[in-house]
Amino acid sequence: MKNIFLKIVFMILPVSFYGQNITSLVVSSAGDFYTTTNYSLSVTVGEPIIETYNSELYKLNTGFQQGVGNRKLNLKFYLEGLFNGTEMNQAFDDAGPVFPMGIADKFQLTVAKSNTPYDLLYTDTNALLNSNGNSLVSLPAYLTGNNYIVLHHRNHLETWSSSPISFASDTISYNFTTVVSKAYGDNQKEVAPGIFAILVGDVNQDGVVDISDLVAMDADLTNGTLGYIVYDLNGDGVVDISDLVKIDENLTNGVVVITP
Ligand SMILES: [Ca+2]
Ligand SMILES: [Ca+2]
Repeated sequence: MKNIFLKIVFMILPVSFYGQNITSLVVSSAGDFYTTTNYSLSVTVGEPIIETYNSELYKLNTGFQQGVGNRKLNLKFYLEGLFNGTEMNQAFDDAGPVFPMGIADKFQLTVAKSNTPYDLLYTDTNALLNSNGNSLVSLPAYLTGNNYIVLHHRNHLETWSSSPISFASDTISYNFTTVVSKAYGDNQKEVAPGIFAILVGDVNQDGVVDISDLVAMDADLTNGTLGYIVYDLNGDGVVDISDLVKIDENLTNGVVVITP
């Protein structure tokens, strides 16, 4: 019985283990797929036939599973709320920085098709953004062709790249910060001379910065609530008048998400 168990263990040893959110991989009938908050683990008994099929937008692998990480996106953008004049502050909770040194906050990276209805092809809900605006995101190899990059952050306005960008290379680069028009609809703000950031204040994530965001903030503003919470727009670990200052201009302008 023990030997049979060991054989089964060795049969499922070809595993993949990733530290980021990934989509469900190819899993044979003899395999399985598990997720926790931070990790995904998939196991399978390898299939003997491996083929790769390509179309304009998709790459399909059969046989042995193939995971995220074959392609890298070098991304740069700034969050208006955390921007301090030269770079971004680290987001705090009541005990200090929430993320390791050099990381400002996390965000959601989405890749969307270039044509209507702009289907979402891939999402990483736990991408990390460095204080200097850089982020290196692993992407699956099946993303090919030209696609939009879409940014979501817990208290900023959803922002799209100005146009679809090529995913033909294994290394893809896109920098939102250099020109306002790097965001679709010029939906950014100049936060320092020649430096542009995505817009702060959509705390309820409904695609507009308006009075409802202020209403949502009100109780924590009154209480001066401490913590890593969406109403702390400047990321200093407390909800107070400085966060009102941050939202004020975008509230007045009634900024809204602009998409293709
Ligand atoms: Ca809103
Ligand atoms: Ca604050």
